[in-house]
Amino acid sequence: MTPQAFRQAAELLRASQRSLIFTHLRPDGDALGSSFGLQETLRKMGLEAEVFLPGPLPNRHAKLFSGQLTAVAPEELANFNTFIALDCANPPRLGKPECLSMEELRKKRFINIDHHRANSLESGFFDLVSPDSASCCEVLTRIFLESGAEITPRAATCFLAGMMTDTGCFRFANTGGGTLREAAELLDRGAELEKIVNALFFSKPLNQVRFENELMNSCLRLSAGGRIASAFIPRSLLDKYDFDLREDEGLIDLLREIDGVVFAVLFHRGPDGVKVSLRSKDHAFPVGPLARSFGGGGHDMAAGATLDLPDAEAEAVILEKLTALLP
Ligand SMILES: [Mn+2]
Repeated sequence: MTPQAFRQAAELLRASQRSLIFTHLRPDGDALGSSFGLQETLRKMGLEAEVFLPGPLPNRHAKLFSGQLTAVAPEELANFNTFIALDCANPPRLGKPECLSMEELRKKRFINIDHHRANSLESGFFDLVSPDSASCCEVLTRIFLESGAEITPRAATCFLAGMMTDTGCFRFANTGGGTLREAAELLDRGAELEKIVNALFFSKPLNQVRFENELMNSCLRLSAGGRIASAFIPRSLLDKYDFDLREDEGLIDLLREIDGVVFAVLFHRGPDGVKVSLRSKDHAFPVGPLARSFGGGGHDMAAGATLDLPDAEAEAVILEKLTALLP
């Protein structure tokens, strides 16, 4: 990605009079940080910008972000002249208003900004996909730093929250020198680090702590000589602790942090099949290709897919494929 691409993005954003911003379904800290940080920055430029989310904000994010639309009627679409997708890798994952089809969207002034290598939104107007960036918030921060736009303390907090989400508080291997330099710039602009850390990392409801303990005690499975840690999350356990998987981004880290583990895998049954989350701790063994071979997506070290198979079969095939990757 050349500095010019970032400056071009800045120019296009600056020329967006009335933007509707959206992101991927089940939005995480990066998706929300990008959306609300961009909204704030565009508004500071005197432009109109709204964030659309198909549902309410997840609880853990409600303390950091607020103020989105959850419905847009077809006739209201005409109020916007620019549509911006953030942090979303492919059309099925896009949390856009239902009344707006992908075909219609591609006919509009549609800007796609992301950091997923395999981004396939193909806006037809402008795509900025920067796979070297650890988060979409990093891409946006770079855009606004390159172009000298004002980043308010509120926008800085949003962008830093996204960076910290996708780098696991700067612990994951995707943390680059550029990530930390940008984070420093955001802190200098008033980003509230403590607020982010408390909301996203030092904060768990009691039912979640109890759920995680039982999951680790009852469902943890080690295979390939302890190099694969996996767990199939039973519906009954979610019900027992009234735990909503959408509330947790860090669950898989409980498996990843076990000594000797190369692959961490979480399974649970969703509406379309068995959802698989994959993490690798070793760059020699990326999980992105495996996820994509099942129609999923993600990054080298963090990816996911949905398998239309019975529970036990989905678990067996994934564990078998992962085992085959290891020497
Ligand atoms: Mn992201």
